[in-house]
Amino acid sequence: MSHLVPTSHLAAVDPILAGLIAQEEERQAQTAKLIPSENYASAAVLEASGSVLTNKYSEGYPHKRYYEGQQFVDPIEELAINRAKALFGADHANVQPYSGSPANLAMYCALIPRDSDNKRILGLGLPAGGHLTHGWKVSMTSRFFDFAHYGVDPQSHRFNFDAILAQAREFKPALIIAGATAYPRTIDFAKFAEIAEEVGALLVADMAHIAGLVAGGAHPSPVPYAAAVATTTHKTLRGPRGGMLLCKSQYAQAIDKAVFPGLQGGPHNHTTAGLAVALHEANTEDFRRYAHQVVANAQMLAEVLQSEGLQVITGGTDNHLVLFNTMPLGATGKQAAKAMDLAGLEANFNSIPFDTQPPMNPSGVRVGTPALTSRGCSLDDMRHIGNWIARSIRAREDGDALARIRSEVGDLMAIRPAPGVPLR
Ligand code: DSN
Repeated sequence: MSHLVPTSHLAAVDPILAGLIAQEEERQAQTAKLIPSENYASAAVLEASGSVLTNKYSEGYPHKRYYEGQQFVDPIEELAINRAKALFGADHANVQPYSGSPANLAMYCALIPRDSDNKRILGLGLPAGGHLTHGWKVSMTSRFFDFAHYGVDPQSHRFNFDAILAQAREFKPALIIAGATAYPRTIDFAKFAEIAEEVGALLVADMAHIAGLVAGGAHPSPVPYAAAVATTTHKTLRGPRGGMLLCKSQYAQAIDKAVFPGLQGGPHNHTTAGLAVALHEANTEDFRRYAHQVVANAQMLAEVLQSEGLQVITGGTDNHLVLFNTMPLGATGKQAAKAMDLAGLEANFNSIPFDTQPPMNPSGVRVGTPALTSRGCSLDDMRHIGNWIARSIRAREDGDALARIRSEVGDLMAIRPAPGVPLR
């Protein structure tokens, strides 16, 4: 078996681990990755992320470090910063957050001064597609700030800006968060900015899911409208696992201080290098085509799922994901996701808006097209994927039928190799 990142040393030192990684490589090569927050980093990103940069401590920022030996780390971090600023048109970028959750917390800490009387933040609730770190009560973010949550309209399942404005007027937040993990429609950042201005709040955005679409021009950017924008780097953006913050220049110092020394120690330089590569790759015509194809593929998938009798939330999608109610086919989201997994279709069960089922066994499944589009999947492929999803949910009690679908999925994956996962 050929490996993308050489593993001969690993196999000699730790054959057990090497074997597990090889099996995961094989699993990734053979299954259809439909989890909308996942993707395949390129071979170049994997090489940079697995480099000797992991050996270096660099607390501080370029040219202001607490350790010597930064001759090459400084220009690497500057490269990532400058590429991020150029790609997203941001005044300032901080590429050190370890991932999206710490990036969000740093953003709140930076923009709400410690001695402020107003520690109120308004964000999208988890059941309507928000993230844990948008102040859900089990998240540490809720310990330091006073959160309220908006939802989606009970009929359309889309944002109701009149309702959000009314809630913001009453709650008087210091910050309003625009961003989601399971919202299939365009986020109107301009509208959120109007509401924030009207109530004297700052707008912040969490664009983790859509960063690659924003970079590729397939979704409006929050950068012109938000004081600060947090993101992960490994979803649609297709970089290494990590986080990043962009902001207007007047918040740059506060953002940097909140990340280091506020919340973190040394940056993960190997990840910074991987991010620099991903930002370079994202600033190309190929990537812009990719971002638009992600959306087209998701729209095709939504159409097929709907025609198969599944209830697509909001009736379709404008972005990379489709959220659908599996109950019309008699299965809970968990039953459906388990059946799909047995059929080689990897997704996650998910609550749908106003779900009456519990979160661990909700009514929906969330699927996305970023990873399959990275493999070169076409609209026609998405028709097959949609059919296989519906077939596997219907055949959830029939092991042989699920195995047959798995084999068909495997045949398609064999001719659509994943970047970063070699064919053998
Ligand atoms: N875990 C991510 C997702 O799947 O949406 C959010 O952080």
